[in-house]
Amino acid sequence: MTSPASRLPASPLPGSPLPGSPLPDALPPDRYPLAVIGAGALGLHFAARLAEVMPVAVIARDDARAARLRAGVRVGDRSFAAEAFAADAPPPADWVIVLVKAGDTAAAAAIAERMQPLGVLSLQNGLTGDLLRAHCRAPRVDQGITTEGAYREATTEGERVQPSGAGETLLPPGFEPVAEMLMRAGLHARVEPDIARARLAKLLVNVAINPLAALHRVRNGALLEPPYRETLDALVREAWPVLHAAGLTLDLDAALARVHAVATATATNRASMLQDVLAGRRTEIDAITGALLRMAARHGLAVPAHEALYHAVKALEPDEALLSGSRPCTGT
Ligand code: NAD
Ligand code: KPL
Repeated sequence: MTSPASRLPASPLPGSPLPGSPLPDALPPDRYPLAVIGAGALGLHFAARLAEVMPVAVIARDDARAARLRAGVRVGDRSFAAEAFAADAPPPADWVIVLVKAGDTAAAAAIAERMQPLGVLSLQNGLTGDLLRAHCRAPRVDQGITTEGAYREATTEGERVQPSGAGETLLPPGFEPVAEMLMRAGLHARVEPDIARARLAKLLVNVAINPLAALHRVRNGALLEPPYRETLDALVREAWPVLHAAGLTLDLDAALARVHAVATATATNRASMLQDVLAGRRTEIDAITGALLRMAARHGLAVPAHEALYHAVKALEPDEALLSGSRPCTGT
């Protein structure tokens, strides 16, 4: 558990107090205006920016991680001493942003509910809104999208979060106060009236690029060249009727152009799913390609190439049963 007395103020600016020297007038509030669940690459990137203009609570997986974050972590070229809390002792907060990986959504939703927020906003990849709503009763629970980028790296001086490109964050109607806080922090953010359409356009990009890059272990730009280009385009063509039936307004040519533009703009990136595979982590395939498969089934449409990719990526994931030491039931 984290006691309020052990909390330190955020000190992201050069010349501001170092960790270990809290100012009495900078003590954190009892109820935060905003909290971020998920102290990973994107969560810390957002939290560090927001902490420059307002108090932000960062909810980490456990006490040890929270203590490390309170001591300070490098985010870009600054040290960020987060007002960090362990997941089992989250403080109350008005608004909560969820930035855990999709497989941890249900756990994050339960944490968010304990914070008695006005609203909970996912900025995760894939479609996680339904899962979040199923595990979190708050007045508003919804999913936006972000094209901000960040990655984590281990350096000789410890962990560093490296922002990897300023993007845009689109929020659902009802999250105007969160958009305003993000804008105050200098992030490009706005409320998008047709957020469902924006989510589908992001899903289109992720279902085409992420599993293909992960399977072949190539950077995004390589997908635009032979031998991958043909498959990339085939994946877009196969996904398009499903996403179109679900409300995507891009026509097929525009859908292809969107995917090509993102692969070009992120040519040197390793897609997040490739990073997960390389690190031996569970991927977000269920929330990305899995969401497309579920949508296709609802609309009675076949997506065999995506289905094959889904199973291929699943086969690359670590065996959770083996990792946890449990054995499958053989019936004997
Ligand atoms: P990450 O793996 O770096 O960070 C996730 C963090 O959540 C980890 O620190 C993990 O310990 C923590 N976590 C897991 N379960 C938790 C729990 N129950 N309580 C508290 N913390 C918990 O992932 P990321 O790259 O920051 O991505 C987060 C989400 O944002 C993903 O859905 C990703 O697809 C999406 N996204 C990431 C980027 C990017 O550039 N990194 C860009 C757009 C969208
Ligand atoms: O969202 C991404 C990801 O890697 O998850 C893209 C846009 C494909 C950038 O790499």
